[in-house]
Amino acid sequence: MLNKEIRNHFPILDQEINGHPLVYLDSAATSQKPVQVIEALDNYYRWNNSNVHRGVHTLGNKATDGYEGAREKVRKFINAKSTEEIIFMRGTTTALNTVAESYGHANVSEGDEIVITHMEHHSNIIPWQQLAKETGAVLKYIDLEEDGTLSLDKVRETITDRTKIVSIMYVSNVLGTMNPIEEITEIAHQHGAIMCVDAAQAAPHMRIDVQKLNCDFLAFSGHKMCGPTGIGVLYGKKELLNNMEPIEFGGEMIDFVGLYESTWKELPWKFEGGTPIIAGAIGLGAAIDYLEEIGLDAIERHEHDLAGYAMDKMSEINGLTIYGPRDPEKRAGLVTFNLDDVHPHDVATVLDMNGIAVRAGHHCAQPLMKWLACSATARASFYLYNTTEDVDRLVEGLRSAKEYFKDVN
Ligand code: 7TS
Repeated sequence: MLNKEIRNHFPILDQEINGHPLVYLDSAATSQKPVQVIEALDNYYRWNNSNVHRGVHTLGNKATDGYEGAREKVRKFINAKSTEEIIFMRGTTTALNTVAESYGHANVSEGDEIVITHMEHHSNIIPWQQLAKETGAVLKYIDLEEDGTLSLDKVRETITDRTKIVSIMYVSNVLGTMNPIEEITEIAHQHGAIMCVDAAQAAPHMRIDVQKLNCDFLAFSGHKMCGPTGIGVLYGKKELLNNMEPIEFGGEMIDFVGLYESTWKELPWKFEGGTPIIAGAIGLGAAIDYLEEIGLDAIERHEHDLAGYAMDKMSEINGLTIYGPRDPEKRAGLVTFNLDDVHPHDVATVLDMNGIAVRAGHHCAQPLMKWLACSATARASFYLYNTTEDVDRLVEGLRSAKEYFKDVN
């Protein structure tokens, strides 16, 4: 387990909610921010704020260095070959929509197939539904195994020579399942399809190596990995991005503008229309420095241990159903559950009365809820600042919720 001192890096955690010390178990929705990131944002706005890439004055150069320096940090973080392959955008949702809109429209036609799974977040479903509708392509789903994992046999059965795009999440935000992306990428490539990875729940928690995965696109959000909201990353292989058209025109992405024709800048800027997300990128760079200092391997280990501890303790509560793989080694640091037939919103409300923040609802994964045959669930998600004491408080809170609703049901 990581040192408990880490908690002190996160000022927000040092407060009481409803008369109890805060236990924050909703990091899969958005993580808290360490003082190192808060100070990087403060420092940028206090001392270096300026627009970038205009190259005439000193502040502009400082802002540009900060922004482009962050791009290099991201490149290293996911082991991309070049900063040309790192595009800053608003988040995972925008990145996936960009791939569907730009790559999809140029490469998918009637009768082609797009392959996703039943466990995807809405942000990795709807862009493909729209693309399928607009092009006449067929959207196909890989079935899940009973424990909420993917079998490579089913992957092989679903992907065919008509498949043009496979888009799958690295880690499930509901089941915690970690998917075999490297193997699926290989199968996709054997059929001439490209592989797009939704890494929103992977980037904060484990080492990502895009060259090892050999995926074609990969998307993630800064706000789930200690960075600010409003910044995310689209990684794409250079040869694919070079052949793609931007979807936003104007501002920073422009090279030359004539009355009737214009040209774009080179990669990565051709996909960054308007004034870029300068402070966001700098904040993300600080978040990456912070995570690297602690170590992604140590963070991943810590979360596995916490999830294992939580599953053991929670299994002792009668009437509590846990979803997803039972083996903590096969899942990331989150536990999704239901308690008897109490609505998860009610469970979350009682936990909140005890100062414990968990998520309740469909977690933007309605097709998965249908597959699980429930309308909603509650979810406790862990990050580097959580401790076994947090889990103990959760278990205690669940026991009091059970007691509270005993007479109601
Ligand atoms: N993909 C996955 C796997 C996610 O978990 C999320 C957000 C997204 C995409 C979208 O990311 P965004 O930054 O563009 O919003 N997931 C959640 C969640 O589980 N609870 O709140 C947001």
